[in-house]
Amino acid sequence: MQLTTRSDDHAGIEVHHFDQAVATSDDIQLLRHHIYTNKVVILKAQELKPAAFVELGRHFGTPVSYYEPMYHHPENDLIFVSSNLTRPEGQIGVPKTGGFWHADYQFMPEPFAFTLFYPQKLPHGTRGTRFINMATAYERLSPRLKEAVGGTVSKHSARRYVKIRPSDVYRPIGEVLADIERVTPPQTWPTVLVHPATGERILYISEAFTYAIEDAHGNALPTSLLDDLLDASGQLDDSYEHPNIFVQTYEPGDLVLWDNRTLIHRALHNPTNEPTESFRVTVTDEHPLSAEVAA
Ligand code: 7UC
Ligand code: FE
Repeated sequence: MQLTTRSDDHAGIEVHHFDQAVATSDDIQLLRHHIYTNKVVILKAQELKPAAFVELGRHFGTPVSYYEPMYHHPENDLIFVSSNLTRPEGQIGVPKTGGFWHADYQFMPEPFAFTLFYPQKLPHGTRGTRFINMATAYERLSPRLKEAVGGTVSKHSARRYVKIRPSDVYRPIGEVLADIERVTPPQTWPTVLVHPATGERILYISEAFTYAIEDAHGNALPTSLLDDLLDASGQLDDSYEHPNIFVQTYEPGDLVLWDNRTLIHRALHNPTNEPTESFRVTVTDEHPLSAEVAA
């Protein structure tokens, strides 16, 4: 295993010659440390069958099956499939997932610690992931916004981005919406997390899932506060030139792991409908989402 810190403005650590079949627990501990501190770790030249990919996830934490079965890999429900491939046997997974700023499972009772993302088929054009480091975003907030978020909590729901299932066609939309509220009720998290491994303060909001901010007594704060935070962190910038945004593109064999507490992300899909497919395994770790409620 050989680690290189990227020298350009890309975040992250590149890892060559990683072979999970022979990796020691020290290797894994070192990689976990780099995910927590450098946020993105790219394992190069990986050739893993679905079961081995899930095994890799188990080295880093506890893999969690996505709550909605239409995303599952037909051989292994711990793999989430994003795919627009046409197969004789039909669709597997869901096309063009995650094209909006979010953290995986931010709307669930136990958001993931790490996301492992493993493209299987890349288009000729760009396929990548855009990221924002929300610890950096927090640091860069104006004193006014830092003060305004202190002691507040935020509410998160998947409702705006839940995909219509084939089995929901012809169902009344009101019933479908009621199901979403029942299956994925909103979650409340501190607006500023404290990273349990690094102690960093993280602005824990996303354009896709966060819909309200409340003070410590449960009173709603003006929607302009959420808008200002989304704007300041770079999530409303349609040109993607905001200094907080960085992009990770993929080469065949790349397997990327990231810190899903600190980073929000959005898929950069190729605008053409060229065939593209990627697998994802998401894991929890032994820590709570936040070490403490930041004052
Ligand atoms: O279809 C998708 O883009 C999935 C998204 C709503 N959730 C991903 C996650 O893990 O939170
Ligand atoms: Fe995602």
